[in-house]
Parts: sequence; structure tokens; C-alpha cells
Amino acid sequence: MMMVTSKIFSSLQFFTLFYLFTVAFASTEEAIALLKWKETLKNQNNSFLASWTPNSNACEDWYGVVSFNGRVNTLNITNASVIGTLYAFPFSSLPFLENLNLSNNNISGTIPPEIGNLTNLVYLDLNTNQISGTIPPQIGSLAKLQIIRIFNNHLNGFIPEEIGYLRSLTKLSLSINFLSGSIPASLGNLNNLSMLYLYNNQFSSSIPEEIGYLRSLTKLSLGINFLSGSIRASLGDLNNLSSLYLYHNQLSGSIPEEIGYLRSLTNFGHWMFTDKSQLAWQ
Ligand SMILES: *[C@@H]1O[C@H](CO)[C@@H](O)[C@H](O)[C@H]1NC(C)=O
Ligand SMILES: *[C@@H]1O[C@H](CO)[C@@H](O)[C@H](O)[C@H]1NC(C)=O
Ligand SMILES: *[C@@H]1O[C@H](CO)[C@@H](O)[C@H](O)[C@H]1NC(C)=O
Ligand SMILES: *[C@@H]1O[C@H](CO)[C@@H](O)[C@H](O)[C@H]1NC(C)=O
Ligand SMILES: *[C@@H]1O[C@H](CO)[C@@H](O)[C@H](O)[C@H]1NC(C)=O
Ligand SMILES: *[C@@H]1O[C@H](CO)[C@@H](O)[C@H](O)[C@H]1NC(C)=O
Ligand SMILES: *[C@@H]1O[C@H](CO)[C@@H](O)[C@H](O)[C@H]1NC(C)=O
Ligand SMILES: CC(=O)N[C@H]1CO[C@H](CO)[C@@H](O)[C@@H]1O
Repeated sequence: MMMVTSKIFSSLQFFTLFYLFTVAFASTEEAIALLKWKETLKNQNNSFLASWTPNSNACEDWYGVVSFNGRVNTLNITNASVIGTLYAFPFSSLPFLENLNLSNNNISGTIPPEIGNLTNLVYLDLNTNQISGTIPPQIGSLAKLQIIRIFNNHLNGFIPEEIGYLRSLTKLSLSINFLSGSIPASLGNLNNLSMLYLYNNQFSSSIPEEIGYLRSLTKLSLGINFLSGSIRASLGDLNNLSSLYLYHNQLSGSIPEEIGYLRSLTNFGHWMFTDKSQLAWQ
């Protein structure tokens, strides 16, 4: 009896120690990886990131870092004068990251394909930086993503069709970039998408019929592109649409009768829309 009890006790002790060790070890590994990224920034003396030092506790003391159970959950480093790239960002070392917000900084270079390793990511916000290149198709691995905001950068190339795998997406904002090609039909898979902002890019071809499958859409902004063809009657199926902006494209024909049936539609801008304040929609 004694022996059994002490055996149970020691294995409990072992697991407790093992647990504490792995938790401590994991967060140390995450902190080291983040410090390596900080070392690549052009302005390492950035006063916002002054708290990021090897001798402090990343979970408790670091600016913009929120941790749960010793693992980094949120990196909220917006408008913090960060000048650098994402090439050394520790995408593979932050398996529990849910919220990555690096908006309003000066991050340049491309988005590495390793972004696909952040498999628990829910919010991705890189808006208002100097990011160039294409959107890596690996983004399609991030099945939990609900919000993507990469507006106001220098992205080019096509939107990868893999975007259609992101079934949890509610908001996609890629406005004010140099994205081109046609709008992918795979977007039509995103049943929960309620806001789609693609204005001010270089998209061409016609608006895919599949956009009409997005029954959760409330806001659709495709203005300032090179979209051609006629306005799809399928847009008339979007019962919850409250705003539709198509102005400044090369669309032809008249507004389909079906769009007139949209009960929720209160804002409709077509060729002549000029209210610049609406461009702030992101
Ligand atoms: C950071 O370092 C740069 C030179 O590397 C210097 O010009 C700048 O004034 C420094 N900024 C601060 C806040 O110390
Ligand atoms: C992110 O940081 C900004 C600026 O410090 C702050 O205003 C905002 O509340 C933070 N958001 C979250 C989710 O922590
Ligand atoms: C960024 O911070 C500056 C002050 O450092 C402030 O004036 C500006 O409004 C902020 N911008 C955003 C988008 O939060
Ligand atoms: C971003 O940083 C680069 C390199 O330091 C600099 O040349 C550029 O002017 C910065 N751009 C903005 C918008 O701050
Ligand atoms: C990122 O941070 C900015 C500033 O705090 C905030 O306005 C924005 O909503 C955040 N993005 C996400 C996806 O939470
Ligand atoms: C879509 O939204 C509904 C209602 O908010 C939610 O229950 C469901 O899990 C969402 N689907 C996905 C794939 O996230
Ligand atoms: C449309 O809006 C109504 C009322 O807000 C909501 O109950 C319904 O779930 C929405 N439909 C879709 C497909 O999102
Ligand atoms: C562990 C893991 O998933 N690593 C992947 C990170 O991303 C690169 C680029 O897509 C892949 O090659 C790795 O396999």
C-alpha cells in the first residue's frame, strides 16, 4: 500500500515537474526566437521594444506580448515605428499565436511562406506597411483565420485560390495594393464572409458569379480596379448586403433589376461614386 501510494505520488511529481519544465522551456524558446527577429530590425533601439530583453519575462514584461499558460498568444505591435522585414520572424516557433497585429509600421519585403506554420492564427493584421510581393498560397493552411487585413501595402500578383480554404473568414481587406488578375471564384466558398474589401487594386476580368454565393456579405467594395463585363445578377442574391461599391471600373451594361430587390442595401455606389470618406472603409 505504502509503495503504491508513493509510486503514484512520485509519478504525479514527475509529471508536474515535466509540465513546468516544458512550459518554461517553450516560452523561453519563443522569447529567444522573438529576440532574434528584433535583432534584424533596422531600429533596434526602438523605444517601444525596449522591454524586449533576454533578462525579462516575455510573458509579463514585454510590450505588445500577451501569453496564456506561458505560450505567446498575441503580438500586438501596432504603430510602434518598427522598421524591418518578416524574413526572420519566428513563424515556426509560435504555435499558439492567435493574434498577430503589426499594423501601421514600416515592414518591408515579402510575406514568407512560413506564415502557413501559424496554424492557430485567428487575426492577421499587417495593414499600412511597405510589404511587397505576392500573398503566399500557404496562407490557405490557416484554417482558423477569421480576419485578414493587409490593406495599404505594395502587394502584387494574384490572390491565391487557396484563400477559399479559409472557411472561418469573416473579413478580408486587401484594398490599396497592386493585386491583379481575376478575383478568385474560390472566394465563393467562404460562407461566413461578411466584409470583402478589394478596392484600389488592379483586378481585371469580370466579377465572378460565385461572389453571389456569399450570403453573409454585408459590405462589398470592389471600386477602383479594372473589372469589366456586366454586373452579375447573382449579386442580387446577397440579401444582407448593406453597402456595394463598384465605382471606377470598366463595367458595362445596366444595373441588374435583381440588385434593386436588395432590402438591406442603403449605400450603392456605381460609376459615379465620389465620396472619398467611404474609402476609409477597411
Ligand atoms: C536609434 O539609432 C539611430 C542610429 O542607429 C539614431 O539615429 C536614432 O536617433 C536612435 N533613436 C533613439 C530613439 O535612440
Ligand atoms: C493593441 O495595442 C494598441 C496600442 O498599444 C492598443 O490601443 C490596443 O488596445 C491593443 N489591442 C489589444 C487587443 O491588445
Ligand atoms: C500612431 O501614433 C502616433 C503618435 O506616436 C499618433 O499620432 C497616430 O495617430 C497613431 N496612428 C494610428 C493609426 O494609430
Ligand atoms: C521605411 O523605412 C525605410 C528604411 O529605413 C525608409 O527609407 C522609408 O522612408 C520608411 N518609410 C516610411 C513610410 O516610413
Ligand atoms: C490591430 O490593432 C489596431 C490598433 O489597435 C486595431 O485598430 C485593429 O483592429 C487591430 N486588428 C485586429 C485584426 O484586431
Ligand atoms: C460560421 O459562423 C457560424 C455562426 O457565427 C459559426 O457557428 C460557425 O462555426 C462558423 N463557421 C466556421 C467554419 O467558422
Ligand atoms: C442576415 O442578417 C440577419 C439579421 O441580421 C441574420 O439573422 C442572418 O443570419 C444573416 N444571414 C446570413 C446568411 O448571414
Ligand atoms: C513545422 C512546419 O510545419 N514547417 C513548415 C513551415 O513552413 C514551411 C514553408 O511552407 C514548410 O516547408 C515547413 O514544412
